[in-house]
Amino acid sequence: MEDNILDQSAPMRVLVTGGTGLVGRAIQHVVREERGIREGEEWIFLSSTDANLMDAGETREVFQKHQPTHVIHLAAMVGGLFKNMRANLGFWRNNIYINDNVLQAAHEVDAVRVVSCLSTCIFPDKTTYPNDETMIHNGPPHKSNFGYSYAKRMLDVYNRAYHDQERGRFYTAVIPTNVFGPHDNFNIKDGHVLPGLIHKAYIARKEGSPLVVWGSGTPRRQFIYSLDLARLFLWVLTEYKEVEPIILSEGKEEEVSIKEAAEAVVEVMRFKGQVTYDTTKADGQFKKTASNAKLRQYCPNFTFTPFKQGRLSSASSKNTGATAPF
Ligand code: NAP
Ligand code: GFB
Repeated sequence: MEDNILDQSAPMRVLVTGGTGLVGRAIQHVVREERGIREGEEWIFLSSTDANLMDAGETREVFQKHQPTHVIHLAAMVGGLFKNMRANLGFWRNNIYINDNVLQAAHEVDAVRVVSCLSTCIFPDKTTYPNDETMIHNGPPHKSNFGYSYAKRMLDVYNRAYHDQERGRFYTAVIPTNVFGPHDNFNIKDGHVLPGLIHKAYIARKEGSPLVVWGSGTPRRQFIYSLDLARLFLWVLTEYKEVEPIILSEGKEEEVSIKEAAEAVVEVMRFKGQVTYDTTKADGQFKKTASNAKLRQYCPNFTFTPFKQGRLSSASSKNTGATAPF
């Protein structure tokens, strides 16, 4: 099965919502630079300027215009721990609007495929580890991001409901761990831990100030490099036939502590200054260890980019300013 990772045989008109973000840009790269766009195929990568997907009319209009056969649904209000803690209501409402509009618009244009994007942070806070795909709805998520988590969980409910229709849609979802890579959101206030630490190390190196890591550094995370996620997304698009979601992640043994992640950023940014931990800042979820056993059943030989190499390219995109200005 893994031989089909980048091989989509049937001609497709693929609409990628959220096509200009971290994950969307990775899919653009893999489609254009690795897989290539095949004869009779079309790939459309949407940004919020093409349509505000929180608006049902604009969403329907952009879907009617492009008449996609396949949809990769990435568009969402996204952020790290601290943005989630500040805006649970916004994460809930905005993502519910976007998801309801996109799934219904896809259904109305008869799209044969929609692959949406959940996250390993939506699993129950009280759980046994590792989390697997059957456990999503087994209890309330962590309080820091319950708005985002519940909105994401509803995508699984949408997929089941559209499958329940007389026309039995095969809409599904992937569940990545924390994603990092080029074109990440390096905003220190709103972004995720790796781009935040890369940006802070960049400033600390320039100003000769300490690098301040937030929290205790003890929480644990699994990371997936955006280009690996993109390659797996393309496999899911045409080869994964279940409505049930699938976790896309390295093995649980690849989990690292925030402290180890910070040390890796220090190394790749060649930061020589002092590193301090601000324990007045929240730690968020201690861990959200996910199992990739189901992925390994389908793709036993898929090779993930080593964390160090992926980190390098993420950091270098920061150094060369190849990402959004901040
Ligand atoms: P991102 O870099 O913040 O990009 C978000 C994308 O969604 C952008 O293209 C943005 O368009 C678009 N968007 C946001 N609001 C919109 C709206 N109202 N109407 C239309 N488009 C809108 O996010 P990302 O990290 O690539 O995340 C992509 C998907 O992966 C999301 O569903 C996210 O929940 C999921 N995910 C991310 C992570 C992670 O660590 N980053 C982990 C697990 C899952 P503009 O560029 O025009 O703003
Ligand atoms: O990526 P992150 O912000 O979100 O990681 P989560 C937060 C962890 O990194 C906490 C520590 O333990 C923070 O204390 N940390 C240390 C930092 N320094 C920094 C820093 O400079 N910036 C940030 N952001 N954190 C999110 C969910 O959880 O995971 C979202 O809230 C989403 O909904 C995302 O699903 C993938 O991994 O904690």
